Amino acid sequence: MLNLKSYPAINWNKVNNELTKVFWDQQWKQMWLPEDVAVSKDIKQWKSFEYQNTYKKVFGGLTLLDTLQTNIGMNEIAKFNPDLQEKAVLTLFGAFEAVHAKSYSYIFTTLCNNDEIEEVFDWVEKNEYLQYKANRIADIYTSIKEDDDESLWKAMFASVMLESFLFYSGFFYPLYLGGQGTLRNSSEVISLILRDESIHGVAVGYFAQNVFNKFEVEKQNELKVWGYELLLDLYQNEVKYTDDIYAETGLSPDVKAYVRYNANKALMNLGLDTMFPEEEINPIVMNGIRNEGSTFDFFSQKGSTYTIARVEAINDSTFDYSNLK
Ligand code: MN3
Ligand code: MN3
Repeated sequence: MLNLKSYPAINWNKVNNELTKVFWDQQWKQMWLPEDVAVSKDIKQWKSFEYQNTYKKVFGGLTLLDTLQTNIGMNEIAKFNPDLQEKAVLTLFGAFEAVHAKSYSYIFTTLCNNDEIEEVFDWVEKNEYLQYKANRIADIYTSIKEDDDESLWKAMFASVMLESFLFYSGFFYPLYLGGQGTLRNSSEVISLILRDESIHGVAVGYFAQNVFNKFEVEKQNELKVWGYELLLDLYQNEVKYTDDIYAETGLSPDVKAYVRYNANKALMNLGLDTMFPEEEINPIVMNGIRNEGSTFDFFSQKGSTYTIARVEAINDSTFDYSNLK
């Protein structure tokens, strides 16, 4: 064994943390592919839809964030996380990020022509608010150092900001429309993505908490200040992004309230105190996923376009840590 590094093999017989396996199992149980959703049923409504421009930008922005999360986010965090089982879970999440990123293209292909699609992808590269958030998050992802818990925690924090907070300015619109019976099949794709993001936010937030708990109190306080400052900076940018893309719809105030609500959720995933006061969220958006009799009802296999193996619905008790040690 002279001069050889000793590589350990992953051993799932000795699970370091039961929750890691729960995350793994849950992600596989809710496996899905966008092509199984009949988005073409939206074409008729799309042709006369008033705010196509906003809708296309929303999906363009989401595509960029999921591209980032596939190519940099999950990869980098998996690479530097020393726990082999957590690495496996993060790699699995990364595969689903690639599915998410591809699913928006599937919607574009179904609803738009090539010129329109080109235009959206050009817009993505030029929109300064969108590129600002991509840059802020990617910079943190690419700054992780070997055997360094601080930079690893910061990357996990950034990942939860992206997945539990920044995506929601975009998710709002398809959920809002779908909840009223408009472009319902496209919004069903978003509901499936959202279902994955719920696990990712909770899982990465939990992994982050385990890293955070290893720090001295003084370091914890320093990192908290860093985290809240980052969140505020991202929020201010998100407000401008929201005003920019939702201008023609008049929905900006509702979107911003939903963004603040999800920023609080992101902080809760990380085990930190919430930052924004509680406020009422547009009930159409809040009810979107649970809407009885709509295509959103995957869990009972009643969905009109999509059937998958029975999966337990995610709710507040799904990831109740107190049941597990
Ligand atoms: Mn995703
Ligand atoms: Mn994700």
